Formats: sequence, structure tokens, C-alpha cells
Amino acid sequence: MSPITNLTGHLLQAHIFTARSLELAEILNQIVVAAKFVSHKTNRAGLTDILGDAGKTNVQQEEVQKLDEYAHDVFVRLLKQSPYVKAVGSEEEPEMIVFNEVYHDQAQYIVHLDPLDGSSNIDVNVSVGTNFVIFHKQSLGQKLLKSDYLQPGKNAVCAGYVVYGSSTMLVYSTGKGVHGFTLDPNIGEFLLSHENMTLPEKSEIYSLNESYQPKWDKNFADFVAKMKTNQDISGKPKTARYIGSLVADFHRNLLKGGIFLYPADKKHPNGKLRLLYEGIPLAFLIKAAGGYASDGKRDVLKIVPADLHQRIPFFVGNRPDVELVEQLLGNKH
Ligand code: AHM
Ligand code: MG
Repeated sequence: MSPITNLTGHLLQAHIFTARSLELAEILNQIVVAAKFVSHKTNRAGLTDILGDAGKTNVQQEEVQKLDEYAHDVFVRLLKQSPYVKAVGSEEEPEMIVFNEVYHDQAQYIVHLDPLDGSSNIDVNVSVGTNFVIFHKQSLGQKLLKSDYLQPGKNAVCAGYVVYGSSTMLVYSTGKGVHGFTLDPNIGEFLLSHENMTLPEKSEIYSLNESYQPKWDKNFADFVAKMKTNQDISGKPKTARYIGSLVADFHRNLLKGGIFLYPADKKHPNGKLRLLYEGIPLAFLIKAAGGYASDGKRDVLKIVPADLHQRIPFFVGNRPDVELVEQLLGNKH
């Protein structure tokens, strides 16, 4: 019989029971439980619609919440149970959520997350996801400082995502490899299914919203045109794939090789995607898988966030493709 590995077991084996790995395993376990709740709920999204929309009550007289609000609630409530988590930053909340219960006095970790990314896809039964990144507190003492929760991605101790698709998968890294676990719905556990995921060398996919072309600058439009031919880009012309859920687009490109692009344009002068809970988790993972993420000028992991909800232009995937974008946007390699 082949070994059965769940996420906690995998993390503890990889880090051989250091104190930090036990703390991290406990935090990840809370994320795993929250992900199971959200997975269950997303699978029933159509049924929930039949029973009532957000803001209404269903036939059992229960409040029906929007799924992204539900996901936020579940993740925050479960992370609050952990004595190791000091604060959570969420796309759904303007400020940091700081835990001040006595049992959080020694808490040393900060979690940033997008509880339900790509939420416009829920109504049409298309994959959505959760992104997360975990930092260790820099300052001593119980107070949470700005410099604790606005850390560059290179300081992260763990990052990952959950994709709620045809199956539910959780992918994580502590910097040592990228590992994927698939939720077995019969036993309700995430089991190791993709160990040491690495980005294929061939990069045959490009993913971006091409309807924004009239708003792009000329260099960027030229680059996209070139991806469709064989000029200046190594390998075959690329094919387009775009879901509109960042996690799902990233997951496919991680398995198949490719580049995801969300540039700045006239509609989104700073880009659309958020640095802390969209850019950084995926930049951390792609680095561990052998790829690269940039805002067009520099490594996303080197950016010191100025704001909790800061947006960035975001390019992620095979390194040669991303470096070419940097060159075209004026940052020479
Ligand atoms: P959201 O956080 O409001 O869901 O927006 C983020 C999503 C990403 O999942 C996706 O990559 C992007 O927005 C798609 O944007 P667009 O519709 O402009 O192509
Ligand atoms: Mg999002």
C-alpha cells in the first residue's frame, strides 16, 4: 500500500519537528479546516441560490450570506482559535483584524488572505480560490506594528492557495518545494497528490484579459502580439487561456507552464491585483517552483508594502517570459 500523507504530517516531516514547524502546522491546520467549510459551501452554491440570495432568509429562516463574506468569516473565526496567530489581513476588511484575547499574548504570526478570490465566477460554476501568506512578527512584545504586517514577501514563512474546482486542492510551500494536496470528499481530508511541483520549462500559455488592449501602452501591446507568433520569444507561439479567477489561472499555468499577466492600464493605473494577499502568495510559490513574479520593474517578493490593500501590476510564470516583460516595460536585465 502506498503511504497516505496529509498536510500536517507532510509539513512536520519536512521540517523535522522544529518549534516553528509545530506552530506553523497548527496554523495550517486551521486553514485546512476553513478550506473544507468553504469547499463544502461552494459545492452547494447553486442550491443556496435556490434557497435564497444574500440579504434574505432561506426556508429554514437562516440568513443567507454571500459566499465571499462567508469565506472571510470562516477563515477569521478559525484563525482566531489559534494561539499562534496575532492578526489577520483580509481582502474583505479595510483594517487588520488583531486578536487581543489572553491566549494570543504570545502569538507571533500574521496571516494575510483573500478568502474567496474570483468571486464573480461563483454564480457561473467556475473555479474560485483562497490565497494566503504567513509572516512571523518582527517586533518584540505583544503590540502589532505596521512593520509587522507590511513585510516584503521575501520574509514570508509559508504561502499557499486553495482552488475550489472540479476537485478541491490545497497547494503550499514553506520555501522548500511546492506541494499539492487533494481533498478526498469521502474521508474529508487533504491528501498529498502532487509532491514537489515544478514549473515545466516549456511555457506555452499566456493568460490575460485581452479586452483591455485599447488601454495598454504600446510596448505591452507589442509584447502580447509577439506571444502569438514565434518572434523574440523562445519556443512555440503561445495559446491563450484565461479563467478570470487568479488562483485557477495560476494553478493551471503552474502545472502546464506559462505566464499570467495583469498589467497597469488606463483603467487600472496601479494594476488590479493586491500585493499582500494575491501577489505575494503566488510570487512565493512560483519562486519555490522555479519561476518568477514581477510588477514589471522588480521582483514582487522585494516590494515593501506601503498599504494593506496596495495594488500592483502582476506578471507571474516562467522566468524568461516575465523577464522579457520587465525589459519591454523599461527595466533591463
Ligand atoms: P476579486 O478579488 O474582486 O475577485 O478580483 C480579483 C480577480 C482575480 O481573481 C482575477 O485574476 C482578476 O480579478 C480578473 O480581473 P478582470 O475581470 O479585470 O480580468
Ligand atoms: Mg481577489
